[in-house]
Amino acid sequence: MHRFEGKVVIVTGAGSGMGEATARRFSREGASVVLADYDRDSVERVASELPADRTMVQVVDVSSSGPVNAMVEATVSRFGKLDVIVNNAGVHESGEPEEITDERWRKVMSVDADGVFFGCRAAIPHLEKTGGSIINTASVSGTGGDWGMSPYNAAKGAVVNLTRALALDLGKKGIRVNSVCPSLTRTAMTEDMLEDGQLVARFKQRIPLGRVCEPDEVAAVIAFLASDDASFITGANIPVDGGVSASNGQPGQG
Ligand code: NAD
Ligand code: ADP
Ligand code: HBR
Repeated sequence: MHRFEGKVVIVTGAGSGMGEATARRFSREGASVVLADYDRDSVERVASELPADRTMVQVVDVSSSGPVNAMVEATVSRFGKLDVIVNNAGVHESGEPEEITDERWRKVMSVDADGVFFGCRAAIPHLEKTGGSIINTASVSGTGGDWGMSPYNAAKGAVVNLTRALALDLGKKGIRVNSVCPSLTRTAMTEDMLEDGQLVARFKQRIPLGRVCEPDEVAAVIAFLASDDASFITGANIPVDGGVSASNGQPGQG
């Protein structure tokens, strides 16, 4: 499929995991892709495997608005417009609430919540011109609480409600705003969790499809939300969770 030929897409956090899978997916489907990440080596590695004439790297820390604004301006200057922004960069912190220092709280809120808002805001004038769309990477952790993840739950909850609020405000400009809400997915972020066999077994008990999500499965939903097939979807936080959110939380029988 070449659904995105002639389209210009920014993906943040494109150096690893879901962002990498998403950048590769849009590129395979014909888009010009701006791969943005804080980590230069990782994002340059991914970009080096994509067509040079329609790939650009931006080394940017999404937790500050200046660099995010510059990323969007550099995109429009090189490719002439912007059709899609995927605000995906994120970090994760876990621990009991008393262990969460001010610094750890600010790190998660500044990357996972501020970074998403800065990306959305910078893109608005350009997306208005193209009738484009925004996709944020939230999480099932934004639609309910987890044990020992309070800053992450707070930040992802902000992304879920920001997605709804911006859909209301931007509908009149013809801009759609949606998010994906993955459950445990095989990426660098969850490497430690996935090494703990007992923890993974407990996760699988709660996932009706009985397995961990792969980054490509999230990328596919992001691409759908950005495509014309999703032309009447806005303000939706789409679970990509193997059915985790179908449960009311009570235990299974087996
Ligand atoms: P990952 O660690 O593989 O990728 C995250 C990328 O974001 C990295 O390349 C990192 O360098 C980049 N990044 C981090 N902080 C940044 C910053 N300030 N500025 C720019 N780039 C920055 O992890 P992932 O699992 O692919 O995470 C992608 C998104 O998916 C995140 O928003 C994460 O919260 C979310 N998510 C992950 C899971 C999971 O189980 N892995 C589940 C639900 C949601
Ligand atoms: P986690 O605890 O989720 O594994 P890390 O602290 O290991 O997160 O960070 C993962 C990656 O996110 C790092 O390699 C770095 O590239 C990026 N990162 C972390 N904190 C920041 C930050 N404040 N600003 C920009 N990028 C950051
Ligand atoms: C565990 C999973 O929900 C995450 C890191 O978002």
